Amino acid sequence: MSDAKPVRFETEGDVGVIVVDYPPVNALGPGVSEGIIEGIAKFNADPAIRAMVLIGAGRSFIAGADIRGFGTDRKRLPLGSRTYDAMDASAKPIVAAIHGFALGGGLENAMGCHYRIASRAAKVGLPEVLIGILPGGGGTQRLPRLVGPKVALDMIVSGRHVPADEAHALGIVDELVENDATLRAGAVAFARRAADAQAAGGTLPRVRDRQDKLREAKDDPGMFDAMRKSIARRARNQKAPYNCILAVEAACTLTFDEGMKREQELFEELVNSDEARALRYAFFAEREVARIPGLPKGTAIREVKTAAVVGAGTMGGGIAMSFADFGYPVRLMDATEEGLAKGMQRIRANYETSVKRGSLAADEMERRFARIQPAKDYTDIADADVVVEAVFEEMGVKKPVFAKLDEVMKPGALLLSNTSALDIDAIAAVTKRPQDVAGAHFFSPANVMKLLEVVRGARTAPDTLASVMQMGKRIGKLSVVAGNTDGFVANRSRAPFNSEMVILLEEGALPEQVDKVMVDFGYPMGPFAVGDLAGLDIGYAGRKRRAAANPNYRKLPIADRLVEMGRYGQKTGAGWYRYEKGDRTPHPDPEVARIIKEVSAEMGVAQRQFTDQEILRRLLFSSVNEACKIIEEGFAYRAVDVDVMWLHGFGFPRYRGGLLFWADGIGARAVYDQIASWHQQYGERWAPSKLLRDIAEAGGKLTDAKAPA
Ligand code: T1G
Repeated sequence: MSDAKPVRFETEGDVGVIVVDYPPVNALGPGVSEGIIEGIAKFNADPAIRAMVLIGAGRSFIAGADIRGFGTDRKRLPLGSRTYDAMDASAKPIVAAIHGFALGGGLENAMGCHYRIASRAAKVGLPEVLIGILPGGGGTQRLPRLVGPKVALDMIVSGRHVPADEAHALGIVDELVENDATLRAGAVAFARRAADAQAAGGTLPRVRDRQDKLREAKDDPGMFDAMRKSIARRARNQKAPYNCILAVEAACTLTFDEGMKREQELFEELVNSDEARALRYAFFAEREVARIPGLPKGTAIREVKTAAVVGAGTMGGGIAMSFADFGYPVRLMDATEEGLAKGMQRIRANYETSVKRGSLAADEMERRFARIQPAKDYTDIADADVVVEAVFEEMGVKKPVFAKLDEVMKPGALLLSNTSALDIDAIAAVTKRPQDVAGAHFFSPANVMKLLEVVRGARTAPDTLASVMQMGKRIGKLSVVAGNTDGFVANRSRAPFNSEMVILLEEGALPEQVDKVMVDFGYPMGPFAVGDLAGLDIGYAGRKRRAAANPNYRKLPIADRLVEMGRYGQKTGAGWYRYEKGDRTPHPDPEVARIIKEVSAEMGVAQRQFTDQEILRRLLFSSVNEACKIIEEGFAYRAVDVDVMWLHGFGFPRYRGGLLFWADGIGARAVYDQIASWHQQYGERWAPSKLLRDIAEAGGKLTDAKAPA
């Protein structure tokens, strides 16, 4: 931050303006709250001033407390001497003028003001629960007084951002102005009217004095238990959502000041919890991955305004939707007219499902669908700024496509492949412009999953890489760079997990036991149930290909046996589990237990019992080890790149931070010792990563792991 003061004071006639100017998002960093308090005192003491406006400079109002300050020894202002206490004590009206975001402590400051006005594009919210804490600046006490406890519970427990028009309808915002440009003038005029009303005998409307909306809790005292019940599954193993409910409950049962004290107690219980530290780590990790180490300063980004997708299958259609959903015109092409027609129908059906579910308005669906134009042949896509190839996962199919793209696409177009594992350098080699070629590995369903693995080929130019990263962000993805190794970073780090889970069965575990361990850990679904959903035949083909290429490949006979028996999973009514017709619920299948015993006996593997901890660590440590190998080989820049991929590619529970963050909670030494012991017991597949050993011996942290310079 520059050494300029983060808060400045201006006047517009008889209205004082307190401007928070602490880039990039006006977080409540050092000196910001103190500056606001100073401004309120200054303008209250100034007889020429009748009212005040609190406004943010730059792109936003106040985005909340400075999250970087949590977990450090930075002291917070004591209760009773905070900004909203100064606002409550102000003799003159204060109007919050909101543009961009008013989040967390930002909205809490706005609710400390007597009035709030916002520009239509603004969003407000109390997202603290998303970083494992709760609104600790009076938000749990003031919001229920503005909107009632029921809506307050929804906003605080979900952490969602509320658009300005909804905030206005709810009563959070008193007035809307058309756009940011008119916000300040509108706020000054509003402040004058407030001063006039006060001069005419009106009282200043302090949010803390409002009681009427709290009566809702008397009419529906069960709302708190109902909320606890409704979040039980997604909030399991977490404390913050439950403390949020308790704090709102306190607003309805205690006086305002007692409620504020209760809020502080509940906040202090959370702020240094494992859950909060993990969620803060995830928040910053998702921003760190955007930084490409060694990217030359001032690398020009190639703007993407139009897109094209080759291959109208499930992935291609989802990728086309990803562009259309964010306003980009996209041409969709396929090898056959029938394939193209089918692809367009599938896209239409996907959109209609979202409309039926209520997650997409019908008119918005039409706008998005209209952005996807079928392309008859390559000439129809030649002038696109980016083309994503999403044809069959075989080199023999991809190479001719890239040779053709090289021929027709305009100079400077980004030539991307959605391949999930094939060699990007081999694909680039069929073009005369390998510098423009990279991988853009979308995760299925492509229009839903946020992770975009951007694969850097040996000859991918820095500006190509940076442009693809930016393109990903612009279509709502979390772009993370991966090196060109077999399986890139996400799937390669996940591969040992996929083997280890089946090897555990050889030794006596059952699918339902393994799945329960992983669901209790926090995954939405167990890995065997996920396999049945995706289709066991897909993994089978990959294993056959790898076994053919590598005689030492560790085969998985139990998994192969199921597929050879036609048990592909949900699509065949049976896989690791059996399924009743029309029902996706996985049921443990004695037939599978029999097959496991049979194959294990054929393999001569002794059966034994497993603790939950051993199951969990056999799966996750195998991937921790592989992740360290990927980093030490230079195929991932840092630990955060792996952790973000695990959060957004594999559903790793966010409140545990990420795969390597979680392992640090156990300690690199303990992880290494366990892996070294399994190496003795099981052989080469558990050979420890050198980087892991070095970190363990140095007493370091896995989350500090970095690729060699
Ligand atoms: N503290 C510190 N840094 C922050 C920050 C924050 N609250 N919010 C954003 N940044 C940094 C971010 O790391 C990035 O840094 C840059 O700003 C741009 O962010 C007392 C206790 C506001 C919607 O949870 O949701 O208030 O990478 O890339 O996509 O009750 O940032 O450039 O170095 O995300 O336009 C509650 C968190 C805090 C809001 C903007 N507030 N921030 O999104 O930009 S707790 C939040 C966001 C609290 C009180 C409690 C988003 C955004 P760098 P960005 P964006």
